[in-house]
Amino acid sequence: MAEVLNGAMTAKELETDQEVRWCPGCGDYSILKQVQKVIPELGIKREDIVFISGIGCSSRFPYYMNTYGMHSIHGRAPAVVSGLKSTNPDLSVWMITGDGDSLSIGGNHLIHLLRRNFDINVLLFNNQIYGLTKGQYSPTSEEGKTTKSTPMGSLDHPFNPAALCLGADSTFYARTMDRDPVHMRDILLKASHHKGTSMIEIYQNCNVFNDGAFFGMTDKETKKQQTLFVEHGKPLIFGQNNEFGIKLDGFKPVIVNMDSASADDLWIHDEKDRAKANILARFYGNPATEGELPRPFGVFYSEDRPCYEDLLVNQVEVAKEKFGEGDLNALLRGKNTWTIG
Ligand SMILES: Cc1ncc(C[n+]2csc(CCOP(=O)(O)OP(=O)(O)O)c2C)c(N)n1
Ligand code: SF4
Repeated sequence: MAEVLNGAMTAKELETDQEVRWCPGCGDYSILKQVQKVIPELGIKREDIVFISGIGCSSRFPYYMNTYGMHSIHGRAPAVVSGLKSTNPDLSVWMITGDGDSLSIGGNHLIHLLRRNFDINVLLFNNQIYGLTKGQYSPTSEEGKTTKSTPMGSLDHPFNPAALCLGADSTFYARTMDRDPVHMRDILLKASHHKGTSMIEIYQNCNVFNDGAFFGMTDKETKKQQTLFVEHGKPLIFGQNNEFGIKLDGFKPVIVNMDSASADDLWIHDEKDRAKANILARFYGNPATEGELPRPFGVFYSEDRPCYEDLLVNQVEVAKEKFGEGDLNALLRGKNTWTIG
């Protein structure tokens, strides 16, 4: 565990002297602000905190956090955080990535990071576009997306990050949005208390290249109708005046009117239930085939499983007890060498 701080650190002290170079109005600002507010509440010493990113607009994040950090290479932040946690398990490590960075070039690295379950927090800024490279479609862009690189519409079927993460046996997955700072703060705190890889997908508006991608879910007029905020132990209820609920008919989610149903009939959210988390992950995509299900936000799934770094430290200790300290030089110059030619 990273050392806990006695004197409080403020959000202001986490700001840097770097000029923030995101476009005015970009959703990234709201995420930065909430992270800067939440970190001091964790009571961890600044020098024990590290922010690691890949490449993209979102990946400029470490410049703006007055902690240790690294703006690494495209899609490879998982390799850097894995190395960090393997050699210094006490650090509080935060990985910042975009949908293009982690689901396209870094897709392979991400799934292995998730299944290994290092104790880190991953913030996936999903704006359904490549922002930094000026608006090409990304792995989460919807089918038919018209961009400069897809003038007649994208033919790609999009990734569903929730389904991908659960499929990779992630031990924590939550979804939140840039336009709901109170919810985001709550999710950041929950994720930071989870021991294991916490994946937080944040719907983030790129107001320059994909403005309004999540408009229905973030706008005051439509938000209550189009979103479902799930909380452990609470029934699934949504709507302008909480007039709708969701129950399960076998494995199929069905919307019921609360005039004719009671909360007891409804699906009660259980964040320990992987099967139900998988169903929630599928409240996504095409209303024509899936019905008008609202988009869920909150902690879908949280599971306790040993972290890779703890297993590794333990294994090294066992090896030392069994075989002694070891000698790297002797190992490299050992008998298993060949002379060529
Ligand atoms: C190896 C490599 N391939 C491609 C690029 C170009 N590139 C830089 S950022 C980026 C996409 C970033 O998109 P996303 O992760 O969604 O981040 P955003 O900018 O939207 O925050 C691409 C393709 C690169 N820099 N390096
Ligand atoms: S291009 Fe989009 S994601 Fe990048 S800084 Fe501008 S608004 Fe934000």
